[in-house]
Amino acid sequence: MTYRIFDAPDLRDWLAQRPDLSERLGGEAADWTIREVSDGNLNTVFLVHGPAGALCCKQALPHVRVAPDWPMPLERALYESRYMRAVAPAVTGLMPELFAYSPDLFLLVMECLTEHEVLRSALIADRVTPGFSAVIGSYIARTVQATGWVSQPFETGAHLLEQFSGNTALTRITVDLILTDPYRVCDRNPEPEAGLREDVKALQTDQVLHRAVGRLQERFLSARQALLHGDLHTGSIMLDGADVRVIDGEFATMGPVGFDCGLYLGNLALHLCAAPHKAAALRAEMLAFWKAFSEDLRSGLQNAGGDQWALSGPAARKELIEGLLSDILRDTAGFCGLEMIRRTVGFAQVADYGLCATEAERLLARQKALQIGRTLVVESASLRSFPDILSLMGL
Ligand code: SR1
Ligand code: MG
Repeated sequence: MTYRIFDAPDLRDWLAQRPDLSERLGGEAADWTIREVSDGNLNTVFLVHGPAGALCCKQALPHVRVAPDWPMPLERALYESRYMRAVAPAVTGLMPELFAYSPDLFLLVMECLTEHEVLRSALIADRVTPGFSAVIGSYIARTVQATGWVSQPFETGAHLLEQFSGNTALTRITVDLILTDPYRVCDRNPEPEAGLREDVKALQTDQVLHRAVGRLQERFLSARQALLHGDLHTGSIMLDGADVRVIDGEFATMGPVGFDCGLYLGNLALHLCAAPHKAAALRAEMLAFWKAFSEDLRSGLQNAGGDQWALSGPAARKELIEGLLSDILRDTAGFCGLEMIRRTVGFAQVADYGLCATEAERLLARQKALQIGRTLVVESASLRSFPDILSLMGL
């Protein structure tokens, strides 16, 4: 079948011809209910329910969903399917199961997370079960263990580079939206609210900041430590109580591990700026995240390492692991700061600021995010410990 943008009737007909998928739904095609729930910036998503089960179907569009005049290659769906297959064995139960990928339709068919809610919405509505961040810390550690040079023979990394280096369209989005646009005049940046205009101008003329952003851009493009999710914000995570799942791996690329860590923490920190009364709970989440991430990575690397492990006894191995964690910590701080800045002034902003009761409060929250973000970016290279990051956030 050649590609076309599916509507609900197209999807019903297509699923009906796939016994492997229609069996999961049960009954007759006419019994299935299909609901479009597209929510992200890029793709369409349908949830299909039948008498025996449900499926989530995600199709790439030839343009950005929320900006139809911005063309976007369909292959992002292929990279998402590759990402899911590459990390699935390491993160069983932390990601929806991928049932099928159609290379003609650029369509993924996955486990439907019917009871789950997007973490960003759950945070905004105060409906989270504490401890979810430990799961995300473990998730990243496990993906590093499964895909990083530090833990795998070099052939694994070489294969992943070959599989993901073509994901240039989405990497271009990251380079533009996170690593460039907030620091220059650019049509994609929305007009800032009046009170924020001077802050935005300051971002565009701050040479110290620009040099630090350039360093992080270099890290992002050249430190190919492991396979990244590449867009691990609170909208890429769903949860149902303690059941936490990572979704939306279409930005996957080999890159610095601190990128995934930083984006996640950056989104918690943005939530903190919008809802400062939640400081204690968010501090606990951030600590739980880093504890789970660093402990899982340490224990995973203790006994199994990549090629550089061949020459290291226990003491040298410990040194290597701690050195790696220090590099990741600094990258984490920098990318966390970049995420805070771009989600405050760039193309893709966040709903968390809607928690502010007044315009004045919202302005203060945004200014706070820009100030913390800038400090994290500029000072990232000199940070020594995770509490250093928390203290730059005022925690
Ligand atoms: C044009 S895409 C804008 C943003 O949405 C995605 O989720 C990524 O965060 C990207 O930067
Ligand atoms: Mg997404």
